Amino acid sequence: ELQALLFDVDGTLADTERDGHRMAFNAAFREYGLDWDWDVALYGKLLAVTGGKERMQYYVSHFRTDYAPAADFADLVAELHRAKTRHYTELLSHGEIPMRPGVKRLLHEARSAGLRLAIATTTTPENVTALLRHSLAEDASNWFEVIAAGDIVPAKKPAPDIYVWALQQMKLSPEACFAFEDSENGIRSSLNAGLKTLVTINDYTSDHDFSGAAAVLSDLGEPGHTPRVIHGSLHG
Ligand code: XBP
Ligand code: MG
Repeated sequence: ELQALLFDVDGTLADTERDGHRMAFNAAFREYGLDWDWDVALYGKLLAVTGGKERMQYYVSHFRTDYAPAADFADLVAELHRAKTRHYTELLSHGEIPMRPGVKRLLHEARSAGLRLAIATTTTPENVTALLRHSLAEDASNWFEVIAAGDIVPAKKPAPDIYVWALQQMKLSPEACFAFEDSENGIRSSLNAGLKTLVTINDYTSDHDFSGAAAVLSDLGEPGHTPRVIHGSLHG
């Protein structure tokens, strides 16, 4: 019997990457006088690595061989990431990034049906609470029994650890749950945690490999707007 729904955040609840995280990274780079600028296409490649600090490390090692990192580079990355989080949460505070179609409706319906809700994401905890508060509802953080986020587990997606951690907190077995994801790293994580997973794609993930998904849809749909079925079935 279905007892809980577990949600990814970035790309699943809202399209946060291109006009949110990416812009916040660039603002942090400018603030620190770095000539780093991540355009939309480059950012798509960098999304291969989850976690903002890990993504910056990956950028320097794979795309900026001209840049010689100092011995304390990890400290600079941590500092840049704090600045990035400040820029990102500031951007969210203006309510500029809406929930994706069907998300709010599904959350309301799930709550009315007595389903338990949780979040399992790679992003920083304060980013999650800011998005929920400004784009969903003032008290939306309280709708979720567990918000598993960021460095709470060292191995980020595609490792299953963040979903396993959330399930442990809720004392639930994966068979009683359903996960919602948007990316290949995300679904590798949820499937390896034993969770049935529904995928809603976006511009950055439409060419990803979603084998193993219960279904792959354009979005969660709204009254008068039926989602496109990319793979699988809406029924059964
Ligand atoms: C999200 C991420 C995060 C965000 C940036 O992946 O990989 O790193 O891009 O947030 P998922 P931070 O949707 O699979 O959870 O800079 O806070 O890491
Ligand atoms: Mg995601």
